[in-house]
Amino acid sequence: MTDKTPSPESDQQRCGFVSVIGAPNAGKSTLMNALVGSKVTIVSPKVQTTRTIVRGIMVHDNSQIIFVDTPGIFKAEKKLEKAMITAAWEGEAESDAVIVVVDASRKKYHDGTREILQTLRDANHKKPVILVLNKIDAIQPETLLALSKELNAEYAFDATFMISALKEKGLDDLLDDIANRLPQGPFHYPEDQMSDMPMRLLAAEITREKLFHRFHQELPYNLTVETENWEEFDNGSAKVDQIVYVTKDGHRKIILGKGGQAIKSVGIEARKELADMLERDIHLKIHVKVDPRWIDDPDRYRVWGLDHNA
Ligand SMILES: Nc1nc2c(ncn2[C@@H]2O[C@H](COP(=O)(O)OP(=O)(O)OP(=O)(O)O)[C@@H](O)[C@H]2O)c(=O)[nH]1
Ligand SMILES: [Mg+2]
Repeated sequence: MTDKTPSPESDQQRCGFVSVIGAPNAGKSTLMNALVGSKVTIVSPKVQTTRTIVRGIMVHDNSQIIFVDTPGIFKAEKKLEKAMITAAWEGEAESDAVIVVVDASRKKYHDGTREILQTLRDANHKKPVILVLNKIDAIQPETLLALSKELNAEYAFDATFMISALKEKGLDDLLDDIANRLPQGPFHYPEDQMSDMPMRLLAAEITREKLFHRFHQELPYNLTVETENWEEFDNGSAKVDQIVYVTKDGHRKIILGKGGQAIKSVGIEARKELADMLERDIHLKIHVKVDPRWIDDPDRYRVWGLDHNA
């Protein structure tokens, strides 16, 4: 027998859900994409990009890890925000282990982080909770150690990792650690599956990401994207119709841009990304519709699996 022969124990398959929680903009979605090795959830420089739980699946050694990306946690006021935070905690509740992501490049950690640690303390659960200090590419090492000490004094984390999700630094050690903490059991998904998001939702999310990148202030928070129609053709291509719902005509005008140029370039970017992802031709048509009630319409919440009464 050589040293390389796995012991019967390490031969056992493991499988489990690992929620990725944290304050808005901490880098949770960037981290999940980097760990899964593919873009499965959207990312933007703005807070509150992720609106519902998004699963990203990967196999590491003998473990299938199902990461659960969640909306950033903060003190919610609006209905949609409350539904997002409820979804985030549901993602946490369904997981076997928890990663708390903190943006270490901020001078002070976000109030959302404090709220999360308080809720985890109150829950007093037995599952592993791992602290991930992210964005170490953007800070001085001295401040990092002080932050790690401070957070570990606030919560008894099972492990702490210092990483850069963006530069993909420190991810291997984190993966090894998580994989070993998962319960033994068979894989839940086929080995090559990376996402369980329906194509219509994925397509809508890609367009929403482009809109989040392009438009600013309150506009991104007052829009939503839905895939209305998806038509498949024999030659493998698909025609996709989407609606961007906005609350005011002024926002509709901004999104359309002069002569429809703004929405056109959003459409080009979204179409390209979707076509690359699905490896097929996509014809994407985006309509912009004013509906001041969308933000309170249960149908809009249902497509993301959000609880309208949260
Ligand atoms: N410098 C640096 N920036 C990062 C890193 N990780 C993420 N970012 C940036 O941080 C911003 C937010 O990233 P997201 O992954 O969307 O953050 P999130 O926590 O998912 O945000 P919400 O979904 O809004 O809660 C983006 O501009 C990322 O490029 C990192 O390791 N270093
Ligand atoms: Mg996110």
